[in-house]
Amino acid sequence: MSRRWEAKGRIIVGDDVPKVMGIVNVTPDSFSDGGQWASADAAIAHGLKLVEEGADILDVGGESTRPGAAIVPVEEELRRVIPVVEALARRTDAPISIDTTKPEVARRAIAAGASIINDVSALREPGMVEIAAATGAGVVLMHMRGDPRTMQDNPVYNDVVAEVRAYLAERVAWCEARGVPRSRIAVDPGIGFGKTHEHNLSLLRNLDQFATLGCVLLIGVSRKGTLKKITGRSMDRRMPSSVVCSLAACAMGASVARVHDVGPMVDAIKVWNAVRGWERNDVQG
Ligand code: 7PJ
Repeated sequence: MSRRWEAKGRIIVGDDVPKVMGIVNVTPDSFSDGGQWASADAAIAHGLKLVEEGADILDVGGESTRPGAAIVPVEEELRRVIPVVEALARRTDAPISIDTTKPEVARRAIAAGASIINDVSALREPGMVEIAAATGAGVVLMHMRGDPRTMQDNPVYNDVVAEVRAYLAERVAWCEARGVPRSRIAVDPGIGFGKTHEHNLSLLRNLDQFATLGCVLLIGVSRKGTLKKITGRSMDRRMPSSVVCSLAACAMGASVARVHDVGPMVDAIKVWNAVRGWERNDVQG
């Protein structure tokens, strides 16, 4: 099992302590002319706050991939994310990932200081893998069935774990053949992307099977609908279930947890490390 993940010559995951990827959504404020800058400033401030809370990576995204979300044109996505990536790269040391499926957005974000491409379509867009190969960026290859507009329309699998695993194995080999080595690749089964609640649970229950792909495993469950199925909680009350589910995923082999609530996730990992005797001397108090 590989616990190493590199991006632009930097080690992102180099030991067994799980890393926290903080989510920075750049959502437009369409109500005023200053909206574009207001939303960029809010996203920058949010990213800086997540770093203070202990985020190891910042994941900047300007295209909603939620089920049924509208497609964002490339110019609009660039306008949202590039100023945010630029400012965060200047003002923090945390590696920045760009959550996009568009090669032009990835290229410009890397030029602006991002070092990881987090692509829910696993570099399927023509031109994307060449950008990853040429820039030395790290990549996240996520499994998605269909596309965000249609993916939740009755997804069917014979064996969800085997099929998602086979897909990721194929994408890893495909990337390697095009100049992105395994050490730069993280894989992600894509919780909620073309999966029923039962599919999500099967994947979480069998995360150990993804470890044998030889790549770092990343998991994103934060505030997702599958947690509502378990707890009945609305979106704004899913922090505890998000942290617990992310920590359970780490206990089962995930090395990176993609979360909204960075502070609570950092605490959870600290407590887990203390319990298993991995205390660091950077603990407060
Ligand atoms: C994920 C993501 C995920 C990766 C989103 C949301 C939807 N990228 N981007 N994994 N989810 N790698 O946060 O609810 O699970 S957007």
